[in-house]
Amino acid sequence: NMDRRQILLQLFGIAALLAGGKSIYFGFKKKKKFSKIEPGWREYQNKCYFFSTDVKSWLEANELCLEQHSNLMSIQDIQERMWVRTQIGQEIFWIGLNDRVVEGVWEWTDGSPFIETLSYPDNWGSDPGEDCGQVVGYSSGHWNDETCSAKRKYICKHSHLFYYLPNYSANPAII
Ligand SMILES: [Ca+2]
Ligand SMILES: [Ca+2]
Repeated sequence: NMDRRQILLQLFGIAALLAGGKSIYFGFKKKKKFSKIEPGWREYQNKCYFFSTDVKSWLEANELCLEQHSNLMSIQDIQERMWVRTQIGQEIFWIGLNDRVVEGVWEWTDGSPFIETLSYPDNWGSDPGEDCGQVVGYSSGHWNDETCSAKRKYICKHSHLFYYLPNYSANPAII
């Protein structure tokens, strides 16, 4: 009887230890959850960027960004243009640039103005031609356009760094 009780006590002790460890683990997880941006997203100048590891058509990539409350990346100034170049190595990533509405009229999917001095796609070919924009790592991050059905990695951008903080209230105006 005594032995059984001791065994039970020991088991209880082990269980308590495990439970304690678990709560420490969850405490850590909780802390991670409330860091500034979602895991997998990168921060640059108060914006969040997601660099995919899988390849999608431009339209699929656009949908996936929208599902994450973001848009395909727009590039608005020389700093952002140079920064993205440092992030993509030699690879190609879809961005939000496109001339799908009016041929030769470039737009960003997030409604930002197109600043042509930063870079300019060659808009090669016609019917169906090239309507969807990408950044090309091996070409110094220059913008190119390609057939929209091509499968490429893609970059989503969210303009509000704290968007993913469900309980963040220090500055609710920016959410
Ligand atoms: Ca075009
Ligand atoms: Ca092109």
